[in-house]
Amino acid sequence: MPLPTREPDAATLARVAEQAAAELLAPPAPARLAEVVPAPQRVLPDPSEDWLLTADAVIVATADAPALAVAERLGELLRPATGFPLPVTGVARPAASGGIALVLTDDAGLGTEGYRLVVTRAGVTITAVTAAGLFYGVQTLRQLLPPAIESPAPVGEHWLLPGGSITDQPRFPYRGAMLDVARHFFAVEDVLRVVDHLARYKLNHLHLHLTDDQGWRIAVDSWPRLATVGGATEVGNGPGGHYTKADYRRIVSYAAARHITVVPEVDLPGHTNAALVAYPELAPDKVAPPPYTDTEVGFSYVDPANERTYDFIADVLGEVAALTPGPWLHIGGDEAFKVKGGVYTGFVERVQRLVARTGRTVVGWHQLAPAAHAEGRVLQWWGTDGEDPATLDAVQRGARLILSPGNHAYLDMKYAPDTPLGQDWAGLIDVRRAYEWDPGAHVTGVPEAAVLGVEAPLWTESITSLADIEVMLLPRLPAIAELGWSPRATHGWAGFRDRLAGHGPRWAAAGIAFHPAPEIPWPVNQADGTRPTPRRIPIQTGPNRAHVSRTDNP
Ligand code: TNX
Repeated sequence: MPLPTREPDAATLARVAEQAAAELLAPPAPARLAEVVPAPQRVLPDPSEDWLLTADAVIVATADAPALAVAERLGELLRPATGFPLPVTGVARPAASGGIALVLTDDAGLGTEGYRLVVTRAGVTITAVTAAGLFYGVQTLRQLLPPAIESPAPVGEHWLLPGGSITDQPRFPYRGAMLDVARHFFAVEDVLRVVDHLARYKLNHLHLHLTDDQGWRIAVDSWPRLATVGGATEVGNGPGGHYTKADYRRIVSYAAARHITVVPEVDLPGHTNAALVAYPELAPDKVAPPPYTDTEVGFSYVDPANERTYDFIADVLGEVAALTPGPWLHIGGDEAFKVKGGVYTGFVERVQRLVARTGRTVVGWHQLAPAAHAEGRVLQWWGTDGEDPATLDAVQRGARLILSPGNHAYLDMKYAPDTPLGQDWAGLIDVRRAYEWDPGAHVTGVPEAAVLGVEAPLWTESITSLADIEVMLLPRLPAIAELGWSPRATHGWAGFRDRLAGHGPRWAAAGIAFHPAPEIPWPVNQADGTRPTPRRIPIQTGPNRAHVSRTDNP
């Protein structure tokens, strides 16, 4: 409906807004038990037990702080769209009489991250051994409600939940995504929003690529110029930026409240131009290089022959570890083309010992493979060819793998030749390509038992705004999430494609940008027979964002 030329009155504005919202939300896809992404382990529908969430519903949880925190989160998720009060109370024996019960149990069969969700005419019960399990049950519950549940404002909807039960637990313990905040800096608020996207799909790790040639993004008190000087640049000559320790703690605690562990990466010995600009004493020739804001790789390195380099690394890792409640420190190690052979492996072995001294476990890109094994060591494999004898050898010496195959899981690759953002060195990755591989059998000779899990990296050479991030993540992130969570027996493109289609209206309702991938049968708009065109919703990025958002996006 066109806006009248006169100043519109309040009633007209309200009507226009209502119509726009209805378009965004159309059509009300039937939310069914079997439409959950990632696919649950076991689903038993029982249509005779549908339950209607109404204004008088309550949330009860086991009187235990972490369980109550999940209950509060559930309330926060459901209140905006329903407008219901949904009070939360802790009780000794929660039961679903007229509401939603979150119950901690010691039923070990559910596993540390598993849950059981039961919908009956009396209400919903989610049972788990840990608060993490309850949290994943809550994410499933959210998807059982109509898409309008994602609306930030009250919607008049029939909040019907399908009767039946789901029993679920993940295939792999490590399910992650990476955001490169070095090539382009992203404000804390943007990162928190990415955390929300991970949480929806039951991912439990956020890897932050904090340092690279184009910028150093984390404050280090003992080497302050890293952030103040090394952080002041980014690709394309934007203003860059860095996280203060308070900023970083905010990200860590927001993620922890969503059962997501932050994995900080300090990339060494290469990808260090920004550090060398700040501290030329670390450079092989001790001369400050010019700041670098282009996108080549492999030219910079900290001097492996200089003892000061190891003081620097010990200080940085110590301070980053102090900000990190999680077990992992990622030391990069990729594309250090100028540090070769024994010099490279000697450097890596020394840095692995420095990580161990912080009490953390080392993670690094699979280029670390030739170095000696370190207790618990995890390699992040980003190859494009599963024949990789060096990585296999490292696994045989005790390493475990996080799988991020460049030609399936790299979310900075274009979807199609005309995708305006991203790269194509590892090929084009449409949704099907992101989905069609098996993490348990991808690297030749590496058994599933040596696979810790999967991760979808998003490099940001061409990504400059939150909307860009969302368009590259969605709808491929759910594909990687399903590979990490769902039993292999549930794998199937046709089923995944159809389940995923129901998420378009959810993202639209939430104001999340996404790529309208043509291979997904997005629901048809009942009003005019067209598929809803996901629109680019202008999104506020943080206060220190000076970028003009790219205009050539879909
Ligand atoms: C390779 S993957 C890189 C990154 C780039 C990326 C672009 C890896 C460990 N290194 O430095 O950003 O390709 O796709």
